Amino acid sequence: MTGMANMKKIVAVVTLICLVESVMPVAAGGHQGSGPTEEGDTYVLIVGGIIKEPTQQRAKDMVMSNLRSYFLKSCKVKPDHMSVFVDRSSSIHKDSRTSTAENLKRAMQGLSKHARPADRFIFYYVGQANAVAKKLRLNLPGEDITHEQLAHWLNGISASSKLIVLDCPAAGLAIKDMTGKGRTVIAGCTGQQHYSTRFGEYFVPALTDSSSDTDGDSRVSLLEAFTLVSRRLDEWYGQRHLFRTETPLLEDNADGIPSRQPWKYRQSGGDGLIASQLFLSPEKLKEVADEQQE
Ligand SMILES: [Ca+2]
Ligand SMILES: [Ca+2]
Repeated sequence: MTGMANMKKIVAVVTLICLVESVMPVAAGGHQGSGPTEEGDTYVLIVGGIIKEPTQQRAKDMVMSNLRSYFLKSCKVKPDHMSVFVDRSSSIHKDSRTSTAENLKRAMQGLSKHARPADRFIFYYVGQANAVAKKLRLNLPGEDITHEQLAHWLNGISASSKLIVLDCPAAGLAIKDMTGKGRTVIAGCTGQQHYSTRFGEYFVPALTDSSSDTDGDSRVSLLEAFTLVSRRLDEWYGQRHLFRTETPLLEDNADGIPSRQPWKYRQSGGDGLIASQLFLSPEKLKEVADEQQE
């Protein structure tokens, strides 16, 4: 082989290597990190507990129904990746499954087989709960579950990004056991607050409200939505001169200690950074608003 032929062969091999790397970015490292990737899927579990008071039931049904619509339309969650479990008395029961402990366990065991590290998992509980021996007990039809049982099931799901929202009384009790790397945990109130929470009634609208977008990037981060909810609750209690019975908490830095004001994360060095980078919808606010009206 001549020197020129050798040179041509080397150029051809180098060109081929470059081509392979440029068309195979995933194989070249896209899945090597621990976080979710563009290729990852989002799985959603929305759970409604027992709610005895009819006005509250209607409000919570609205929260779950709006959440479902937001995830399907604006977040492009695949319908078979989302499950809604509610009590039989809920108005959305006909489109859902019953929120028994057994059904939830089965759903989460199923997810532990399907979800991969590249995926995101979102769990939202809305309903009643009570504190028993410093454990949070979610009031489900049939047998209740403790937050420890729930944490155990959630630990089996290998999605590297998890958002857990507990929109119920005494929710703060669960934070320490729910926390972990790649997890954002939101509690509708502290462990000492035992009244029904309104978090979801403000959270779902905040996800599509331009007032949330304080940094002006036309998207609503989880932190921005949380911040607007806190502000709206301040207004609600302030206008009525009522003693405030719910203080939402957010935990995202895996130390198990939540923050009441995560929007101050730059000054405090505490929770808020991960939530500021977490977007549930890939779309700009205007597109989201248009879809919600359809
Ligand atoms: Ca924004
Ligand atoms: Ca923390």
